[in-house]
Amino acid sequence: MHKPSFHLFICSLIVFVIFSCEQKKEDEQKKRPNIVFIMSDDHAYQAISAYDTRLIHTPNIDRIAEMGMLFTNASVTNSICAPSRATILTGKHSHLNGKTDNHFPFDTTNVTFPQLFQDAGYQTAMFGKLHFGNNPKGFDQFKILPGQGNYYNPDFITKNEGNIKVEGYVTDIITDMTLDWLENEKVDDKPFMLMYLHKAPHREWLPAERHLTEFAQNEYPEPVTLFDDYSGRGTAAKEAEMNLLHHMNWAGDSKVYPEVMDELGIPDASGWDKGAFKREVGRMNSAQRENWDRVYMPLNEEFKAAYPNMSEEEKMKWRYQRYMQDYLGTIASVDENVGRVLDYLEANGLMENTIIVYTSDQGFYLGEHGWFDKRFVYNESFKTPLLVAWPEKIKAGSRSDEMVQNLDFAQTFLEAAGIETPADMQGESLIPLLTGDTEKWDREAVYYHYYEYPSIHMVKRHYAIVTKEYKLIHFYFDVDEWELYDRMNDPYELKNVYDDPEYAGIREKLHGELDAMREKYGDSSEISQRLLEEYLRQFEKVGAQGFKDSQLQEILKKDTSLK
Ligand code: SGN
Ligand code: CA
Repeated sequence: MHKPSFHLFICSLIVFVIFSCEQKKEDEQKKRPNIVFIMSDDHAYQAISAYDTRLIHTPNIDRIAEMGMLFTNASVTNSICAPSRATILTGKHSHLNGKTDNHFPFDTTNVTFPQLFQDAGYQTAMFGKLHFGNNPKGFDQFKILPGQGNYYNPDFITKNEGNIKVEGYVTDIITDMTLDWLENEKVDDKPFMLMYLHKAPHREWLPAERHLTEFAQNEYPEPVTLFDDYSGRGTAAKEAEMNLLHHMNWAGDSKVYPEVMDELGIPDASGWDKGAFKREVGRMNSAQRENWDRVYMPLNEEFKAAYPNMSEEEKMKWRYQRYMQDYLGTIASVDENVGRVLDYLEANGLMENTIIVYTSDQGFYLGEHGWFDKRFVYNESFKTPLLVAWPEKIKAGSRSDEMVQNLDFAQTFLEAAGIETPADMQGESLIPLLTGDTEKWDREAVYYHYYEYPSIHMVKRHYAIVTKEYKLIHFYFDVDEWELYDRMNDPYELKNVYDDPEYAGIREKLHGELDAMREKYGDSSEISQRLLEEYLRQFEKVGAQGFKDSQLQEILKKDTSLK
């Protein structure tokens, strides 16, 4: 008599357990956070008001730090575009993922974190700049710029529509595509991982029409090292070609019209100065061009009148102002558009369980040391902005001074999503820092290695160890020079103290730590030697922008055996 009801009880129990397990799995799936990874190109932390209020007000980017955490010591492992992106996607240093420079395509046999997200059931999409020389893997949807992309009426490579040209301003368009995907393609019952990647504020710094008037009349405070003479350091700083006065394009960068250059007898020194201007401005339609001329023509007239009597110092000051006006003008659009995305997330109840990251592929010189561009392990290009919100987990308005890197993103996202991390990734998950579990964080130094030399801007190959207090750098290949900076006492990095007897102990200690770090990350002189030889072999075939053949021939004659 009891048997059937006992069976019934057991069966119901099994059904109940299965159902609860399924339900739990479903709840966990639902709880997995979304990821909105926002990255701009060459956005210096000095140009984000959460870090520095002297140059520009960026209320929307700042919102991310207000909701979450501001990292004051975030850096990259190799300060240049495509290598930084490769490190972000693979969680590995450049010598292991193979993308050491901008010239040659990314090796798509690498495992990237978006592929793991896609395999784990996430919806994935990428919009904007990738700069890999091939398409991204692991994305349900992508619309990316070819190479560097253009500011006005840009072309896109798309997953489903082939190559398209879109009328308008690049920062607005990338955002339109992103919002369109969120609204019309993303489904509600799966978490998503979205990469929203701006071209701005990359060279040649063309602001949107709506920002031209305001920014072209602004005046900005000069950095204290604008007139740096590079004494006190080795040859690398002296020989870099990133000086505002000597290496910036007059037309391409400062927007002096090519015909005005001719009238004033200013030569096209780079060989692609006028071409760069024509390439960018030449893409505008007639209405855009009219708006542009309305602002830049009077500016050219003023310059024409002033130029013959300008001292070198005045030219430098003029170029700095022109640079800042355009560079910051492009950031105004980035900030507005980040605001549009944040508003969308808020209005659609997506804020709480979404990790929102704002960062840049590297930092940038805004006239510090008289420079533009990046590449060096010196502060402004080594550091990168990093603001992270995740209202469910991160305390609003918090801040971390820990040394975190672009190397850490992949593992952070994987841990947050509960996806297993491949054992060969080399970063650390930032989750303990984000959630206030700081005793789990014990990193005291980071490793850096830059490779793209010889190339545009001529920044020599170097690797370094950086702690909060010191920076030990080795420049190699056609030099063999060490530099040591005392970051606390020399925040502008103007004095190399490597040979100062007072620092002998610190120097030796850092040498030991650097050796250990190279071993830990699997880097060595043998690998550097192999990468150098591969680079020179390929470089000889393809050359590089802005690089004179005679210079290349000189460099190729040099001894390539590394000390
Ligand atoms: C272009 C720029 C360079 C810049 C590289 C790399 N010249 O070549 O100034 O260093 O890109 O930038 S441009 O006038 O053509 O813009 S990166 O961000 O892609 O690494
Ligand atoms: Ca960049």
